Amino acid sequence: MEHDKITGLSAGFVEMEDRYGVHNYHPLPVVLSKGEGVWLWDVEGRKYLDFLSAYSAVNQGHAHPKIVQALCEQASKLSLTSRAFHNDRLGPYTKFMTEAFGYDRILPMNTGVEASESAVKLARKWGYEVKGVAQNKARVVFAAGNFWGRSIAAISSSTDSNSRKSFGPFVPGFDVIPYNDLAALETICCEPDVVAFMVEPIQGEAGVILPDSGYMKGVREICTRHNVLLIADEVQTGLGRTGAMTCCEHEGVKPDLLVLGKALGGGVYPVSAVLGREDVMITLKPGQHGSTFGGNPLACAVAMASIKVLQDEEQCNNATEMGDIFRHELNKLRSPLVKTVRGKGLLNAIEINPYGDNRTAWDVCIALLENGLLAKQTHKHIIRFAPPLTINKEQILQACSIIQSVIKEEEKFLH
Ligand code: IF1
Repeated sequence: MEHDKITGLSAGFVEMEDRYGVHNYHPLPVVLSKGEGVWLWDVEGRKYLDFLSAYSAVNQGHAHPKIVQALCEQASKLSLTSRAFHNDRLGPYTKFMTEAFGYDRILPMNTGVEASESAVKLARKWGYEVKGVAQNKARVVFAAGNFWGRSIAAISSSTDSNSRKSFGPFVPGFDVIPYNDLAALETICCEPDVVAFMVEPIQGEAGVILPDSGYMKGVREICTRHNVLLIADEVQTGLGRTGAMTCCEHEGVKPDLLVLGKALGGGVYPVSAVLGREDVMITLKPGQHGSTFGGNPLACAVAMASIKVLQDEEQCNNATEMGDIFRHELNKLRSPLVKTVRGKGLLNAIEINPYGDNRTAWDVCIALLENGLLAKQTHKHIIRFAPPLTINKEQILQACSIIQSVIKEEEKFLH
């Protein structure tokens, strides 16, 4: 086990986690204790470039001073009231967000899965009360390879056996079609009970899968023509990650419901949201949906600071520029290990060819860790690279140099 690589102070932390925690993750053998910008430090004092950004929840960089300041100021004033009462942060937040993203209304939630599931609930409600689908007959369509969380509803649409095994029975009324397949979407949208299609503009967990150019434009046209809601799950692709505030913007597509999460909390607090058009959002009436923490003053203050940082520091443009450099540098790699390099903005991945005695992307991640770069594989042979959007040219070139030298070093395992 990799744990034999863990020594010193780290060993104690890992042993405690191992003994008292549920083993629902297989983390890399590193115990982190400090983060600043693109950098992380472990308890042994070693420094790393963060190329995961907590799965794109730290787009603005670790411990961003303006976000931490907003967190601390609001926390010391008023953090949680519940929605039983109004507070002086929610109103300004709802105005700020709907204007920033061009929607009529926002439903504030906390995690990505809550916001995604809220979008599905909104679509069903709109389907019954506006589109006129018979009660309990609404169908929501998803793409194979989707990932929108770990709830029973989320795994009910999953095509990943590991996420589903031994968690049944599953939520009915969910259909799955192939990703990046407009013909399949056209066919299923002809069904009168279909109320929505929820899709990631780039599939993150599936391995940074980019659809054909024009796919989202085609999805938009088909959904509009069939009066089916287009729900874009931008929990991972949104908020600058692909070089724009939403990935849909690259094709000039405006979803009917936009799901945001992760970096909306600026890496310091769980904040998510559904933004939507009036006739959908207004179907929710008092008592029909809610959340203890949804829309709390602290979340509102942090989320406004998080968005302002993305805007003021022009992090979308930086993501585009640094992402272009990253893919350009890695495409110089001529290695039998590297099958492909793909991505958009600073959401990138390398697909590894199986090599050596069953060595996988995990082994490459271990070698990257030993060379000062933290990244994590998704599935057996894909490594996602997603640094904070604050990364500069010197740091991205340093990262490329580490990745190139590790890949070259791993070639010694080739037969
Ligand atoms: C884990 C994956 C990434 C997401 C999209 C909704 C959610 C996620 C597109 C739910 C969450 C997280 C979950 C976390 C690891 C991470 C992940 F590997 F699981 F799939 F990023 F790719 N939509 N993704 O990516 O948001 O409820 O977690 O806030 O579960 O291991 P959440």
